[in-house]
Amino acid sequence: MTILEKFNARFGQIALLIDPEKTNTSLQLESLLKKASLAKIDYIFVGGSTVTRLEFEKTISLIKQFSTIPLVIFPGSSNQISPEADALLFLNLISGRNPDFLIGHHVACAEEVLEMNIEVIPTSYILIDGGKMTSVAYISQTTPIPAENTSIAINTAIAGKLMGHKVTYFDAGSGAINSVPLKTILGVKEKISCPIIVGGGIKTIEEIKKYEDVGANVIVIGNKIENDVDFLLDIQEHISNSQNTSIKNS
Ligand code: 1GP
Repeated sequence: MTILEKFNARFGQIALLIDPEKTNTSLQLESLLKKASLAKIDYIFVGGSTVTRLEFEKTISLIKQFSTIPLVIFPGSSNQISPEADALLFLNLISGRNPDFLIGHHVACAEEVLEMNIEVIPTSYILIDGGKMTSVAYISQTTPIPAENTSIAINTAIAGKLMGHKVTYFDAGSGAINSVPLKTILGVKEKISCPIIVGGGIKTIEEIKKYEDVGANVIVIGNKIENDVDFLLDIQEHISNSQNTSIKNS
């Protein structure tokens, strides 16, 4: 099964986001990935706004050494690519109007990506205001869509789909105060069929359940686990409860 097929397979899948700038030692990664495997996390996403190529490559190799969880690159720039990953989200930052993040980085790494034997997933990347300035908005020099303006977010997602993107990623940015409004996800689901990834500021199992209920395929958690690794135990319990419910219902 490809990663895109796996995204499509069900709602409420969990991705653990690892930022190589913050988590990159063998000791840190080994213990984190052991817990992530026990929790049955669906994906490891790797990327960050200001990661060097060296940090990135070292982190990817260590993750592959310690875990078999599908590894998906969520790149902050053209130097965050690796043939060791299972897939690359080829992000178009379509909430912004900065040509570097619409086509510039893509051209810079195009030939190298083509030569890698890696699944490339064209992705609409849409920033939603999460109540504070985030690194991704600052580094990309783009303005996120105001959270209350659902129709702009929906139209942006539709435009991305029409441009041929296979996935829509709504991000309130790492460490956001407010996560992406549920009505944005609901609104998009009404208009187009496209797997949805959501992230930024998600800190509780209740939020995870709500995103699953409105049809988000993948829910990305970064900061919360960085600050409190035991949150993986809560996720483990949540995943095992969901699995038991689906067995009972089948
Ligand atoms: C940010 O979607 C991710 O790009 C995850 O955000 O670190 O706030 O969980 P958090």
